[in-house]
Amino acid sequence: MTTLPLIHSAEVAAAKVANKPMVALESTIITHGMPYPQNLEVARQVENDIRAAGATPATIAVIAGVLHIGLEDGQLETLAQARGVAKLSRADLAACIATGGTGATTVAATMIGAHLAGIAVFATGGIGGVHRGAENSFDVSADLMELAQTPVTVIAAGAKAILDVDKTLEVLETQGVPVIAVGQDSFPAFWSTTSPLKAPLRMDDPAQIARAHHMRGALGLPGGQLVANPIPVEDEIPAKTLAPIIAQAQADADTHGIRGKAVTPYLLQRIFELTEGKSLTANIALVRNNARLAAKISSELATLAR
Ligand code: PSU
Ligand code: MN
Repeated sequence: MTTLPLIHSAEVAAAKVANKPMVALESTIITHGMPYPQNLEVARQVENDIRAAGATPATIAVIAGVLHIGLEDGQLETLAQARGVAKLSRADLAACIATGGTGATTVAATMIGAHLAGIAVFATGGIGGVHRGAENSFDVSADLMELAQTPVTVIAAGAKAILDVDKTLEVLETQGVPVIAVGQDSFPAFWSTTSPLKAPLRMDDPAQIARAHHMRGALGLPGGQLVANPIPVEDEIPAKTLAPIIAQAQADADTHGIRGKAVTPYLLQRIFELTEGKSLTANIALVRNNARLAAKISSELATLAR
């Protein structure tokens, strides 16, 4: 039997011993979602937001064949500056570890790492979903199937309008994933607070979300929950402003034949350029907002577990 090479950061190891609330964070948002040096600043800020809210952050990544649950600051810095880091989803995680590789974890792979480490709550920006034109490309993110099978509650700002949001919600329903909007009925649209779509569920109290997580376990149901936390109105970019920009970015992706794993990072980068950086400012605000809510949910979950 081979054992899994897994290392906890000092902070996470201490939190586990003390049974303190923890919040997992992904690393693909650092390596493929934002440019340096903003990615490093945001990664640190988000960790500090979680600490300030009374929980312990655990950024997850694979470094030289070791699955890290929580990164030391130097590791965070190295990852944020690294080029050509692999983007790891469920399909790639074992191979990367086995071959001694370095890779950033997507939502799917971060959920797997979090669950292994006993962390039930995970904050990110946006999840992967069903891409526009999926009826031809079959491009459906593994994040959706991960939510159906791994018991981690993921806090995101809804799904980006670069995706087909209707189809994304349909797949989540088919897969039995609870989609819970916070503070409003509408399913948020990442950079925009609301969308024309109603979220299937709404819960405004973090304690309710924690209880619902707990109850799925009590029912013996696999899988997690998607918590859709809207970007604060003062930070949003109106959907009307974004629509032509997203269409342009999608058209550019098609023209350049961008496929597979490269699609999401390409679209994010193109939208960053086309909005002259405004998409990044909004992205930062919503990730921090999600981190704060995740810390509250994790704290509530810790009281239920006692
Ligand atoms: N959405 C974002 N920022 C991101 C991603 C999604 O707003 O950085 C990343 C996440 O890591 C997500 C992944 O899990 O992209 C989805 O990639 P794909 O569509 O290839 O499954
Ligand atoms: Mn894809």
